[in-house]
Order: sequence, then C-alpha cells, then structure tokens
Amino acid sequence: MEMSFRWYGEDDPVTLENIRQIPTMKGIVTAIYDVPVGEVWSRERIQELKAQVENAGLKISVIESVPVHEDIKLGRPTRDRLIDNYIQTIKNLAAEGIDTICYNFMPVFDWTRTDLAYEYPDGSNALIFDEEVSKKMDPVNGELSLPGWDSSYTKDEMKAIMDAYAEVDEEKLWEHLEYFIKRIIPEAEAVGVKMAIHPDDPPYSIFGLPRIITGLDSVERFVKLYDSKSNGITLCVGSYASDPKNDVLAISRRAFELDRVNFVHARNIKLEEGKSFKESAHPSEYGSIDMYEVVKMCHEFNFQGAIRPDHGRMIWGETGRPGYGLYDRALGATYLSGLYEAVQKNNRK
Ligand code: DNO
Repeated sequence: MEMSFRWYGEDDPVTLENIRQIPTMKGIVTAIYDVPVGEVWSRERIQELKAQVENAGLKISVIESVPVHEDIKLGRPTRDRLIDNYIQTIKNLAAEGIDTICYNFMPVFDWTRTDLAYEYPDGSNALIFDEEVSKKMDPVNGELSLPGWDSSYTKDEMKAIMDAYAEVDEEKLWEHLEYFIKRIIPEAEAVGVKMAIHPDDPPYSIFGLPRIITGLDSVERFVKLYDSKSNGITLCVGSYASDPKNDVLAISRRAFELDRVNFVHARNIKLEEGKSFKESAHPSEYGSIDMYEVVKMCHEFNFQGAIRPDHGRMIWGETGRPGYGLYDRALGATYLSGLYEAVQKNNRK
C-alpha cells in the first residue's frame, strides 16, 4: 500500500512542498488539466509534469483522471477517433513510466453534492448530499445551480447534452462502456498499465441520467467485460458507501478477491435519512465506514497499489478547493498509515 495525495497542479493552493511534508507520503495523484477532453496528452507534457513532481522529491503514483469524452459514453460515430486518442495517451503515459490510470464513465457530471461547505457544529466545513435538495435541482431549467460542475457548460450546451442522454438508458451505457473497454484494455495491458474505473458518485441515477458503476453487481459485471488485471477498479469506499443498499466491505472484499483493485480512495461518509449523506473526517468513529476493516483488507490482500485520503473537510480556517484542502486530508493520510502500521505489526506477532 503506497500512500498518495491528489494534487491539482500549479493552480492548487496546496503545494508539492506541503504534500512532501506530510508523514508517510510517497506519491502524487494528478493529471494534465489543460488538454481538452478527447485530445492526446503528449510525451512532452507528461515529461514536464513528471519532472515537476520529481523535482519536489515525490513521484507520480496514479493519473487521475484521463477523462472520457461524452461522445464515447454516448456511443457517437466520432468515438473511434476519440478512443484512438485515448489509447495514444495511455501509451504515452506508459512510456513515461506511469502504470495506473483512474477514470470514470459518469454521464455529464462527475461527483455531485448539494452543498460544498456545510458547517459542522465544530466549525469545520464539508461536502454533503441532501436527497431532498437534489430532487429540486434541475441542471437545465432550474434556479438552483449545481455546486462545482454546471459552470463548465452553457445552458444551451447543458440542454443539448441532457437531451442526447435521453436516448441512452443503463443498458445502452453498458454497451458503450463495453465497446470502450474492449478497445482500450488490450492496449493498456500490452504496455503494462492498470486502468481503474471510479464508481459513480453518488452511485445512483441523478437528474434522470443513467449511472452504472454503482455496487457489487456492477463490479461483477464490469470485470467480466474484459478479463485482465488491467481492467480494474478504483475502490472508492466513500462513493460505494453512499448508497445505503451497498455493503461497502462486501464490495471491497469481492473486488480484492477478484484482484481488480488498482487504486483505493479512502473517504468516510456518514449516511443520513434516505439517500442523504455528509462527508466526514476519515476515522471510523465519524462516518459509516469501518476504515480499519478497509485498511486491514489492503493488508490481507497484499495490495501494492496507491491509496489516497479522499475529500477532507476544511478545518483550521483553510480556504481552497472544496474537498481538497491540505490539513484534513493530511490527517486522513497519517490516520490511514497508522492503521496500516498497526495491522502490519499485529500480523507479525
Ligand atoms: C472527486 C473524485 C472524482 C474522481 C473521478 C475519477 O473528488 O473522486 O472526481 O477523480 O471521478 O475519474
């Protein structure tokens, strides 16, 4: 298990120097953010990013994410060219020694929350999802805007893309995912890259859009699309746990048994009424996930990949990118490493 930390590049208020000073920190999880989705990441740009991270005394553990163009998810005729580009990016990353790539197959919206700065009684701020509020959010016509994500589309573009998905139900989306997987995984395998699909967050349909990477059944179905270690998952325990129907420890165990866990996101969330939840500090006592069990499984299955603390709260007056401040995530990292040390030493006895 290799401890890692997400870094958003030059514009991130959290610097590589900050990250390097976190006890137990080994690697960086990052991406190239200014290449338009669907275009190839050049060797030169990857080399630059790598040099930047290495000059700070760290290394790149995982690329999160190489985003998948909507035309691929929609199964449009343009997808073949876009998939060719995606494959070229995988090859270019492999040529620079990067061996793990996280991505997702969520239509239109990546992670979705109803409030990015909910205030806990102790004054810390966290991301939350309130089911009732989410039902009133209408990304096309609504008054309420979607924190974090809607700004990337104009209203007209949003309407067009939402209309396009009206033709794509879950089965269609699975077909489009299968098409993508069958083309990219043999190429990833050939260059030694492990792909890691991130679950939908939250793991159920929102705004009428199909969502398919949602629980145990989807993990089972997903791995069968292509039988290879390169066709793996990001075990994001916080996302899977956000559906009260999911038993996140059972999903984790199964994914480890199948040897398809290529990356771990260890965030805690506290389930509330219905499908509402609040993100919490990492330790088990604050959320609905038993983090000790998650880390214990990483040890039991001799997980060699990267793990990262996921969203943290904003604490100690920090301001910055919601979910991605320095302090609470740093606490999360040392907590996870502490659990790991304890599990490891207990097993030696
Ligand atoms: C949220 C993240 C996601 C994740 C992508 C992976 O903070 O976990 O944005 O990076 O879904 O493609």
